[in-house]
Amino acid sequence: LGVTIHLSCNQKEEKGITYPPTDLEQAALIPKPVHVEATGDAFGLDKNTKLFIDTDPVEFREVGRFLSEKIAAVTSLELPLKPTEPLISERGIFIMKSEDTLYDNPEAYKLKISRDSILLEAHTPEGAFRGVQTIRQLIPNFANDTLAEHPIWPIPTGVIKDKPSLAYRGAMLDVARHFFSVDEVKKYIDALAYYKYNIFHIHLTDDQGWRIEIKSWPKLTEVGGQTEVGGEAGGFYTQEEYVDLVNYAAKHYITVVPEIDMPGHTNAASVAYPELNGNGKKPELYEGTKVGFSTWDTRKEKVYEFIDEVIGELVTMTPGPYIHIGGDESHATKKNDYVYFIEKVEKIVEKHGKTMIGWDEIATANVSKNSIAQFWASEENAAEAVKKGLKVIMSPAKKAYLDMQYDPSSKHGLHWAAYIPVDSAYTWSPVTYSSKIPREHILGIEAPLWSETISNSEELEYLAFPRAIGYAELGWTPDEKRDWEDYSKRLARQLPYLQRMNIAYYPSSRVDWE
Ligand code: TNX
Repeated sequence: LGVTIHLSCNQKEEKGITYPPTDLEQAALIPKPVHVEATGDAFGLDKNTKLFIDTDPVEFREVGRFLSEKIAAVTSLELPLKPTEPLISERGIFIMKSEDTLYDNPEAYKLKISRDSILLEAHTPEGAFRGVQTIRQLIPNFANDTLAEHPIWPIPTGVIKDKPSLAYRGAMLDVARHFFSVDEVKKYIDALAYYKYNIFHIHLTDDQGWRIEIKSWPKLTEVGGQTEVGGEAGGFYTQEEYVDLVNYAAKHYITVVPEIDMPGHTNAASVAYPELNGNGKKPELYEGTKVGFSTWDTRKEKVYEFIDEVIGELVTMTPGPYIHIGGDESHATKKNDYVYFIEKVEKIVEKHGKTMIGWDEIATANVSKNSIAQFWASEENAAEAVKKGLKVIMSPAKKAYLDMQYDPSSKHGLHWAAYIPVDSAYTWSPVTYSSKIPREHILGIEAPLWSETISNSEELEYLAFPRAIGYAELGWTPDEKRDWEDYSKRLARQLPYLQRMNIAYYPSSRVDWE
């Protein structure tokens, strides 16, 4: 038995159209929402649907505009944007501010879909934006136009109440080993936003390149940005381009976390300004993929003046609360010098009003509990971070590294930590991964994509997709609601989206792509 849906254009006529049954509980939503209740009917999205948006706060309107642009891209429907008052009784899609704080979670939203309306409620624009992604995922890829005089996109009815289980859900891109253009980064951000990521960590500097313009130290990019792994021309972002990226991410309610990796991974900067160098060798531009050979001279005051100015400029362009200072694999720095360095740099970051994030090694220093450790390899370091009261971001290389090959035949990637097939990437939990990192200390999950073996969007997408889609669900959906069998079916149904977005995903044979 089908359901009857009424065309929004024909509301005065009693004429209805019969569709196959719809089931909100069977929708291919990723991440899977916390609560879904299906009512077995359909809302007909068509050329007469209007979009009603609360005008206070003003950001709601931008979120509405975003939805209307995305609906136009899929359906060619140009939905007019209207204020909610006083038209509340009309049919259409409504985005409204809820006075209720919805689980006290700024990203929470509620969706009520009936035959006549789609009502999205959120307490914050951020919550509304996450809910908009759910609406986008519910729009079928093709109109059911064999049954009506004009195309209609039937959307299943029911109620969704949703919020993320982890506050920090990030993806990292290494633009230092190989440089990625602003447009390539934006394309990645588009897909991350669709799956409700809220953090984009950009690894801006490393031995092979310095990718962010610093006006008080111009040679960093002029000299340090010239090359990349393999010896191709590198590149860098001007401050204007970086700000453009930050704004683009912000429009998607994604916070940019910039990383200046130090005191190791600093060869490119030391080539530009040899007075920073601490390993006694005359530095030259490096185009290989070794790690752990560079360091700054951590006992030189000049080095901290430099860092203060670099972070000072970065902070003026970075509205988000975090500055990532790297701190990993400083094998050429003596232990005491490393500890001294991290403590000094933490003070500089705090002085600029930001929270410091560093790779798990920073826990070996006497860092403050306000800083954040990113666990990637050493559970011992992570345990030390927990002991010192720090929050931890979960990026275990064996599970969450997007640069690990799927299997030995993978075209790109490394395998020093593991091979990570699509199911293995999904079947773990950031909150129970390590008995040494209790849940209360876990801020979130991040999937780093190191770029030794990739240099363009196509190669990036081969490694990131589909695994990054699974990490989105690991960060959002509570453990007890996750299951590989169920997830892999929803993943297979992402294909039309991936194709439409021209994403060169890896078609793993462990997923039944239909
Ligand atoms: C380890 S992960 C690194 C990176 C490499 C990566 C390659 C981390 C904090 N450091 O410098 O790019 O392995 O997988």
